[in-house]
Amino acid sequence: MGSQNSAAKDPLSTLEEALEGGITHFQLREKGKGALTGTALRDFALRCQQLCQSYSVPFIINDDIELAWNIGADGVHVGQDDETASQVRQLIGDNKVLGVSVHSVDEARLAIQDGADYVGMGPVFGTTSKTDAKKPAGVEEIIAVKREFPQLPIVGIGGITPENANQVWKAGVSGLAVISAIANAIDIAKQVEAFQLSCKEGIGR
Ligand code: TZP
Ligand code: MG
Repeated sequence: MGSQNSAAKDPLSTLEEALEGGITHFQLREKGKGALTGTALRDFALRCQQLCQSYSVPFIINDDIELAWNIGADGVHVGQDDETASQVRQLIGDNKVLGVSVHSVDEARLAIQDGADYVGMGPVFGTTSKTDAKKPAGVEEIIAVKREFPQLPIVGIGGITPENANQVWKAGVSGLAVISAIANAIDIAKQVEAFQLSCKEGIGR
């Protein structure tokens, strides 16, 4: 999430409650209306990074490779319209996490060749958090990518809630990326726990 996704609550409190609930990774995705820029973004990123470090949770930055590099983030995530994954891998070296958004087996193959550690796939369901999101793709492509590349960690994204997460787990994902269902929850830590439970119910771990 980004600061703009936590309208009702201080975004740093939202992050801390999510960490408390047990999120395993955090990706800073500062975009769209009201997004922080410049030093305000850097300061916010540093505070998010500190919080993540205190919970030993990897801190990943979406798109902004320069910011990620400058503050020593644990990794970066890029989409198909950003710098190519191979360029990013060259820039960040082998010791940082590289995530790439893909929508097909071919894009997944290229992401692997380019050095991606994991791929993000979505939107699985309808979402209001991404203004330029493609139409909901369901889980079919996730299943196809998992079949072709069983070792590749896939993260499902887009409109995922504890109620609909089951089918995403069953498609073969290693994780779920969630903005609104967590950031807008009244009890954020409890909502994260509900997602963990969805994994146990979906695939028994
Ligand atoms: N990419 C595909 S959907 C999406 C991104 C970044 C937004 C996910 O947000 P939400 O609120 O969990 O649907
Ligand atoms: Mg991007």
